[in-house]
Amino acid sequence: MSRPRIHVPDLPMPDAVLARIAAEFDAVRGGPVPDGVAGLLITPRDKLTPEAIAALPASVTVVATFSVGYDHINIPAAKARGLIVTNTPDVLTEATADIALLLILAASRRAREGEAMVREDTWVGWNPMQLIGWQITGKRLGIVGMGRIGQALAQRARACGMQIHYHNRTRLAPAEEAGAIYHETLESLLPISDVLSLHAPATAATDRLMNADRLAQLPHGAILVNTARGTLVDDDALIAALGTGQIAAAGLDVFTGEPAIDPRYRSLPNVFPLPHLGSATIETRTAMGMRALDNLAAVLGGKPPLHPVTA
Ligand code: 8YV
Repeated sequence: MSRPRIHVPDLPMPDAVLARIAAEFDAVRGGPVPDGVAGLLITPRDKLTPEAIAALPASVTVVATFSVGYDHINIPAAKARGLIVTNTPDVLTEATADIALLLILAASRRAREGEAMVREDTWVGWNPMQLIGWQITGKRLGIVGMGRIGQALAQRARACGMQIHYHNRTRLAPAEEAGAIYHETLESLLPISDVLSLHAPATAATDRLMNADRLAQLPHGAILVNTARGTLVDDDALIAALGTGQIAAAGLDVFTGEPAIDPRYRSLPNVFPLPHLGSATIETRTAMGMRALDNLAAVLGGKPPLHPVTA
């Protein structure tokens, strides 16, 4: 039987993923998608706009994104064209929750300024008020979007002695809630969130969700963490709030326009920035690649997709 013809990005990938591509698929790596290709492996770097979808060869029937997020794909245009779209849920939950916790700790304990002090040799000795941060134990963590990643962060934060509050479109079952306190509205969640962590997808409804008005509803000196998508935050508003101390510190793994981020973030001492490392462990990236290939293999083998994007 001939191997399914797919197009894959010309990007480094885990060895096991590359080995499976070579063994099971007839793969075109990088460059334009040639006629005859049936499936695409893409990443969030590939923007599948309606125009890009219209320009695909008619032979393409399935697009598997190497990500859980799919805001880089115009789903209505893909559906109208009859394309099956798949993503990689579940396997990046723990890794992304780890990065959210890392950002909470790094932002609240001023890790960026501390590291700079050591590296730049400006550390002149201990003093009782040097780089004083804020303890997270006993504080209230507000989680916006209590899906898989939000729940995995809640589990970690509980172990750190934080009290968990959340807002979600729907209230979770008691077993999933595990004692977290539900807020029906953001307006109820924000004023009690000493630390706020964003875990909602990028949609029209979440675009600039954290605008000046909502940032002002947080307690003065709150910590903001974003591992979801940069578009959930209004950059001008956040940068202004970081300047006044309304937001004491932010931990950001995602940015609007990344990697071309708002340059003001680079120099703000109270921003701990990371280059979208949420799922960047070898275990997770291997599992994500395998999951994307499982979907391509299923669809191109005449079976239903395992992780279809239905939105
Ligand atoms: C990835 C992510 O690092 O899966 C997602 O939606 O944001 C991250 O896990 C990124 O998308 C690159 O694949």
